[in-house]
Amino acid sequence: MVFGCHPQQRRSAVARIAAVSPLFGCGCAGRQSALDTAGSEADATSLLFWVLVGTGALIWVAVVGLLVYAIRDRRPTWSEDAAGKLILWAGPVFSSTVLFGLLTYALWLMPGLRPATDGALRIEITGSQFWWRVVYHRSAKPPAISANEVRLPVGEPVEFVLRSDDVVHSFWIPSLGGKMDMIPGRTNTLSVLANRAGTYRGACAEFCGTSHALMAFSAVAMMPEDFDRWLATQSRRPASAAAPGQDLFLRHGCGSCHRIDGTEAHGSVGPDLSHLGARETVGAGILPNTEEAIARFISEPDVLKPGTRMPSFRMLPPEEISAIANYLKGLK
Ligand code: HEC
Ligand SMILES: [Cu+2]
Repeated sequence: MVFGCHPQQRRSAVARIAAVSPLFGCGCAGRQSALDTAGSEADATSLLFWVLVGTGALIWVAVVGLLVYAIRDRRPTWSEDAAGKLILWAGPVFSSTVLFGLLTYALWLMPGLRPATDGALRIEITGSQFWWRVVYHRSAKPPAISANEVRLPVGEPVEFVLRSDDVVHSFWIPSLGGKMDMIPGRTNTLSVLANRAGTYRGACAEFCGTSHALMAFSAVAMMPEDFDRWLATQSRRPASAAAPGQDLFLRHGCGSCHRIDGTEAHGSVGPDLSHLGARETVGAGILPNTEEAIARFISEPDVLKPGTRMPSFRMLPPEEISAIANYLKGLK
């Protein structure tokens, strides 16, 4: 249609294609893109992607060129011998050489995706419908427990130890590294080395139930000094004055599912809330971390996240929910 029409129509069609073409590129940038990389593993996979796309494009151009040549070539007949040779070389020989070359290249990249060396920071992540349990292990230091956010130092290899509490989930921070399944009863590992500080977005990449698309997290790559300072705050008890919200939190039984360091709340069914106030998001990446968002999550988690294991507390008086939210937001 584009090529068979009046020149003016043709120009406007070209203009329209030119107008929408940036849309094809806009999926490639941003904080959740495997092509806008900030980690060495992601660099390797995005280079592989471009090599595969580039090779495919070259072959496509060559095939179209040969097709045009064949249409124009007025040679009356090909000898059987010449035709057989062409089919042999351009068919099985060429295809298997190219595919073997690309396969070798892809396999050669794999050592970079293997577990990191000993002594690296280990971050244990457990997928749960529909949130992430996060535990930081560093040699000679007590583990620090967190949830729904991952922080890592720039320039240091990190080994993620991945598990699942219920169904199969998949852990993926596209800007930083590869994707790895979290399988019940199995432990998988994934190495990542961040090389640019920033906040990226990770997500569950395997359908795991109704709210699968609402199971995300922030991944914050920090300069090593900042990371050490931050990790030290995570290992400390949250500094909070005895707020009225704390009393309500314990009285309404939230502590049977949630842990808050330094209180009687020791539950482990839901995310650790010891430092909730310092996280970027609430509800595994679905809401910005504000007091209002926390209050909303407490009152109607079933609306925000269908199928969630967190019961709703909309029967509580709004002032009690606000007091609890105020207390939780203050936990830093
Ligand atoms: C039966 C267990 C259970 C009880 C009781 C419970 N929660 Fe939860 N809570 C959960 C689970 C599970 C999640 C994770 C939900 C999700 O993201 O799918 C959660 C998530 C949350 C979050 C979001 C945490 C984050 O990391 O963003 C907050 C805040 C919260 N609960 C507060 C409360 C408060 C306050 C109470 C008491 C009024 C309470 N919960 C009672 C299980 C529970
Ligand atoms: Cu999931």
